[in-house]
Amino acid sequence: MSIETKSNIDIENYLDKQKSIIDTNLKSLFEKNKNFSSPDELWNAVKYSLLDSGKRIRGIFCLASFESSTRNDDFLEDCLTIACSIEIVHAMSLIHDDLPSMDNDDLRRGKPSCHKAFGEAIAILAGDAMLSLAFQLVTEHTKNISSSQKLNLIDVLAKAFTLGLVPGQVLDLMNSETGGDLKLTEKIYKLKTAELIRASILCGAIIGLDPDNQFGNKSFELNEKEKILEHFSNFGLKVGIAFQIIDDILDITSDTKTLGKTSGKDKEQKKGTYPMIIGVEQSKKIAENLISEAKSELKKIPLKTQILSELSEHVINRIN
Ligand code: GRG
Repeated sequence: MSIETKSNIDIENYLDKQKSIIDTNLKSLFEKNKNFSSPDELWNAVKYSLLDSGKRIRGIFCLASFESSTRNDDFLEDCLTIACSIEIVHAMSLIHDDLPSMDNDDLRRGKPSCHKAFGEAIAILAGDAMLSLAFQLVTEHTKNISSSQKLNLIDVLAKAFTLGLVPGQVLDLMNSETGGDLKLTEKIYKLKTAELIRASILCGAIIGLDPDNQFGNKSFELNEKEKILEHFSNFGLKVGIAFQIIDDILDITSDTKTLGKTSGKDKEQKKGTYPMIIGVEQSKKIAENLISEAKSELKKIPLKTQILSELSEHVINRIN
């Protein structure tokens, strides 16, 4: 297995290939782990929400930052497992986000949301199982990375939730009906969306660089690696905020079929999103500026980061 490395690649083709690699690995990890638990209803709900759908952009970012960070293919398989863990926690967050007590959405990834198909209790429990499974994969299904790297990855992923998605979701719920504060909205974008995208990029770099200097890229001293990780982190945060701005623009400008989820929900829920507060055009400009700032962070990294740059462009040009 190898990951495409050349620059000026056809981004759509690259995305398709990486998505298909992640999908295949998710299926295989799912098959290996489904026997750990019964009854079938639980695993059918996990399978329904996890496999065969989703753009896999977080997993793709993780693989891309790994690809930028090392030429050592010994860790590629482990990185793929981590990319799958990231897609599993992301998919569980979508299940919980759709619940009646949260965003109350009937449609996700072009089909009825998990609680519509399996009932609320099973949807909550499927999410719980997925969150645990994601961390189990880090401890049990990685082969070559060191224990300290595993701890590092678990730390980054756990904090994306405790310091990111969960408080972000709480603020997001409070922001319905009262929306209008741009500063608060930016904070929500950072927490509920950007922290996981940042974590995805950091995980790939942690595996590739190995900040403990044991196995990964040996070209840099520890303090240099820490600086590189900081630039990856800043890049991820800016890309993540831009991703959510575009998501909210698409909620207004696109349709349910293209998005695979109900369009126009933010207006219905009177949510304070960027385009609702300052309009689509100005929001697009802010997203473009964020991507250009993100690319400046990449320029400070002494590695081949072309693919990350192209992926960040894709974030603002995407249609779903
Ligand atoms: C229960 C631990 C725990 C956490 C859940 C519900 C929640 C806390 C957080 C919600 C986070 C959330 C769903 C943010 C929205 C992020 C976003 C833009 C999702 C859409 O991502 P895409 O477009 O979706 O990448 P696909 O379907 O392509 O994967």
